[in-house]
Amino acid sequence: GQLESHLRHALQHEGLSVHYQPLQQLSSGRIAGFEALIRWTSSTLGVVSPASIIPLAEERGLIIPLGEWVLERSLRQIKRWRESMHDEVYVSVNVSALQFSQAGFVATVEGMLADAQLPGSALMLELTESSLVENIESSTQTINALRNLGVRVALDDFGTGYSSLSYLRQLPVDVLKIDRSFVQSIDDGGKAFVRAITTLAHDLRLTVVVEGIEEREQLEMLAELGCDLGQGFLIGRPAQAAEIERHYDLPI
Ligand code: G
Ligand code: G
Ligand code: NA
Ligand code: MN
Repeated sequence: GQLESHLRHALQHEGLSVHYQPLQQLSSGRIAGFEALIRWTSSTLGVVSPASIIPLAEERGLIIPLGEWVLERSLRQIKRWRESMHDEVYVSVNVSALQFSQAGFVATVEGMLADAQLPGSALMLELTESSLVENIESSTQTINALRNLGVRVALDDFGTGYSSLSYLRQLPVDVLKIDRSFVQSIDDGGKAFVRAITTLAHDLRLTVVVEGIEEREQLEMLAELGCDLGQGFLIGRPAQAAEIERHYDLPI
């Protein structure tokens, strides 16, 4: 329909954009990386949220070109920021289940890193549990192949849906992103969960990212609990690259 043809057009004519949200090391305040988040402001439809873009793109066979566009764009951006900000900063890109399970996904990532002249450590990929557990064995192989490139893999929205600790044991991920619902309920039982998940994750040698930090008190409590990285409106809202550059006073 309409929405689909508009999306195709946007994809072909640079009508989409990528916003970046900082991931901050809680112990030092240092910016470790940025999550890339797709944005689309259509001249006819107005702002279309990713929650509609992604399912539509999946349904209409556009998720592969869309996902590749986001990856390419994000890598080009982080290449610049590794020069102007610091040389270990990375970009974290969301990957849909369909994109991840494509044969050739790892080769595509490898090729894009080479084209951008970046090491794998410049990239983190965010996947949800539900997209990985459908076929644990092939997911595990793909994750291992990505990690062999130096690419980090994060389990996004951890603690929502039908998460199971047995999946955590099986999936060789590097990073756990604790869903923002735990922060929102931190004064109301959420703290015990964050503490337990963090202890478990650290025993498994995983890095813990907490999403959805909106208040100073939350940030302090999470730092005390030993969570590694934080993300949320308090630290920084998703913003255009130019805005990030102004905010961190980067040379352009
Ligand atoms: O950007 P927002 O802040 O509204 O994100 C909504 C959802 O869309 C999140 O679950 C996020 O992971 C997802 N999302 C945002 N950008 C991308 C993208 O480039 N690819 C995929 N697959 N999902 C994305
Ligand atoms: O599913 P995923 O974790 O990728 O979703 C990222 C989404 O979370 C984006 O839509 C982003 O705008 C949103 N987000 C980022 N920080 C915060 C925050 O501090 N509070 C809330 N409510 N949403 C946030
Ligand atoms: Na994400
Ligand atoms: Mn998330």
